Amino acid sequence: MSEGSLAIIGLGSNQGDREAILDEAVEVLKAAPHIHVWTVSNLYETFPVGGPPDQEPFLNAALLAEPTIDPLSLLERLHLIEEKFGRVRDERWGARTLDLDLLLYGQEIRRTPQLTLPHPRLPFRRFALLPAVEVAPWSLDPLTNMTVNELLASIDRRPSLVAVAAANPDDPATVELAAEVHAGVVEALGAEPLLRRDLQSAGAAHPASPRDRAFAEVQATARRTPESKWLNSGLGDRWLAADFALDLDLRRAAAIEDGVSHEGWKEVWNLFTYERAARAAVDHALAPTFVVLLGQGAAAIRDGGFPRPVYVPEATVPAEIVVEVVVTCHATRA
Ligand code: PH2
Ligand code: MG
Ligand code: MG
Repeated sequence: MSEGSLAIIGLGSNQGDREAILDEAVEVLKAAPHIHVWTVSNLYETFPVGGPPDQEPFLNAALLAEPTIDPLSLLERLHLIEEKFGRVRDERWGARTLDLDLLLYGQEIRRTPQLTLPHPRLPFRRFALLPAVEVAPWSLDPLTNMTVNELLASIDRRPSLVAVAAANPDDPATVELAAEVHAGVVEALGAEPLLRRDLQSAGAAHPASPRDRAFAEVQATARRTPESKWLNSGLGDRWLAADFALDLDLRRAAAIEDGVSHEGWKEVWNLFTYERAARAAVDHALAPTFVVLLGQGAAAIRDGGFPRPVYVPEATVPAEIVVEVVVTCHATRA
């Protein structure tokens, strides 16, 4: 499992002589057994994300390493090095002399109390992606199958789009929560709302099968959000906030059973299918920078090969979820 895997380690400091601390930490890592360091990035000064107000700016960096120990042993090593540099773990996201984060370890996916891989906030944090792209742009995020280069390009694209949706649209309580969170995010970010009800079509095609109808509906909505439409939208750095996620709609449509085989002669002889049309339309629609998924099933969707970065909030109270989402939006700029 560990043999031959490459790991990306993120480094951060916003206390003390940051540059000396990071330089020295790199030397310690280079000298450490079982961690071969291949490439070290430049140092980037970044705005602090989250944590107490008035924190000092960070210096961030990343390095590409080839560990010959398993992820948990590597993490333990990183914690020991942090302690050596006087890191005190008191306040979450508080000031720190040295923070070493295991961002990626090969294609490992794991969620344990000790360690989450890939790092749960990697796709949303510019300060982590920028140096990661410098050392290993081709590294794959095993959840989205996007390279770190694509993740960075995605958060740097404008306008930024955050999509807020219920993981299970048949659960009224979560649908209501999603609407509340969406409204809160629009308000807190001063975002431009993008509402499904404004984009749905009245006179869309009405294919006979429920599955095809669902795909036709996705296509109709997607065609009203073409990427090109936003090029001159004048939104600048402002966010768009959608109350739907087309990739989620595609998944749902694909899950509808209609008794017809979708891999038969029809696919071979007739290249038009509602599914293909819908997928093509979604490809040309403005892709969300990230999707906020709420309620039961959210984590399973995030970890089950969803094509965009998914943020599953830790909080359950709407106001607290909004704060988390806003911090995540800010992280894409830091
Ligand atoms: N690390 C955090 C929280 N916020 N902000 C920046 N700019 N850089 C960091 O490394 C960082 C942060 C938690 O580890
Ligand atoms: Mg960190
Ligand atoms: Mg850390």
